[in-house]
Amino acid sequence: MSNRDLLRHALCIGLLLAMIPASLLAQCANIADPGFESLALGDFDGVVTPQFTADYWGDENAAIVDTIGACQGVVPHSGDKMLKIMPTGGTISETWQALPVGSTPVSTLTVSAWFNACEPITPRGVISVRTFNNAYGWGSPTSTNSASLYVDASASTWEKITVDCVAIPADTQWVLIDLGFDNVGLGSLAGYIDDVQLTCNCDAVANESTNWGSLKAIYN
Ligand SMILES: [Ca+2]
Ligand SMILES: [Ca+2]
Repeated sequence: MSNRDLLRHALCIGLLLAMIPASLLAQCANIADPGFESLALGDFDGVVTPQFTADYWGDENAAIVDTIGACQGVVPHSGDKMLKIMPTGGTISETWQALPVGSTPVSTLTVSAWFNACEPITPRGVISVRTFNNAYGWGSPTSTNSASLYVDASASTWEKITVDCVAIPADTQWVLIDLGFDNVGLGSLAGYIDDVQLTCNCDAVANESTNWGSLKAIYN
């Protein structure tokens, strides 16, 4: 690539960043410990009752482990640690976190995470995203969106699940990110989750990406 081309690309990137309103991106709620590196797991029910409590993952039957605590050489997707989900007595074994959204309205969300499991099981991993219009709203979500897939039989690969740019009500005050594996697939073994990511107002980001295409056309 020539110096002239490099300059064109730098100009395009600068223009692109300048076109995305900072307020749209900065309002996104922050996930506490999205890579399961620094916090201890907390009380599952305490996340949602009597009111939503933020800043920690609450688990039904999980642990934060490194490679020593894993099976068949499963290694974290990134960092040194990951979430290990073990079966419960119900249909799905969950770990969740409640997040207060910022004062600026959030209209769309994307939530993703990486899933893996012990060999040879191929359990179904699930991400569910519920929204609420008040801190005592548990039991009355204003929207529910989910995505799932069956992980493959290789402990050396991670599979990504994404709740992809779903619309949420304008009056949303709390978002509950719910990660889990079906117990029937886990059997007596375990599934793993790492690197949870949240993007707010993803439609705005996507629209700006369209503008990126327009800019490229101008400069090419
Ligand atoms: Ca990690
Ligand atoms: Ca895998």
